[in-house]
Amino acid sequence: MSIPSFVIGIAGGTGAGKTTIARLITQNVGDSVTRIPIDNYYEDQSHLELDEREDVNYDHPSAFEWELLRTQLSTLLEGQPIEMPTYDFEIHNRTDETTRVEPTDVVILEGIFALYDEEINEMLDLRLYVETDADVRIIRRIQRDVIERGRDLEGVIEQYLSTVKPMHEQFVEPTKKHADLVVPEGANSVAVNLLAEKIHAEVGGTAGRDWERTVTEEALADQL
Ligand code: UZR
Ligand code: MG
Repeated sequence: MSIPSFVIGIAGGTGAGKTTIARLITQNVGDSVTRIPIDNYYEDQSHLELDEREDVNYDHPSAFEWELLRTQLSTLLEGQPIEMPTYDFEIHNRTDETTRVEPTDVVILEGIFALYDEEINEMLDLRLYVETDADVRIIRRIQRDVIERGRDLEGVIEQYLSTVKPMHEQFVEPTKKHADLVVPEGANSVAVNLLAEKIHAEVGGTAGRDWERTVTEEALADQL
């Protein structure tokens, strides 16, 4: 266990490539990086029926349990482990299981609202905003939700137009101003390489030279 020395926030719209970037960095750097997806901090909705849970606006900041995220992030930063909640997108609810997360040298906090909360922002050493065109993001969102999460196309499109898009414009996009760096396109391999090298330097390892530019194509298959 160690006290994290470098905490990165990765924000951006749905389908921008946040998770991909976070995953690629984590894979490349290894055990010294922990990934915290903010999706795991959606409020517990066990008190609601499934059809009520389907109607919740998940693109609004109020859908998240901010206090829990703040507390757990600061616990990690103090060098203590946390029991991270886990979330099931199919039933729109938190699951009964938690994941034990040990503090590591580098922590990556990733999600549409990674740069939204003032207290969280203060805990971050590097704030990234992944900026990807909305047409690319909706295509990826359709691929993920229809193919991987078994949703129907009409529902995904309806949800995108009624909530995802307006909430993005109102709440997500404005957080770009809190970013230190804006990364164009999720699987931008040059940016990912730079980040990996920076992290290697932070954790005292050697820079990751096994990283290929082809990462972009591979990552496209697994974009979200
Ligand atoms: P990313 N989301 C769901 O679709 N269902 C849920 O139960 C919880 C969240 C979606 C959410 C948001 N929106 O756009 C997206 N809706 O997950 C954020 N509607 O995750 O950044 O990985 O796309
Ligand atoms: Mg994601």
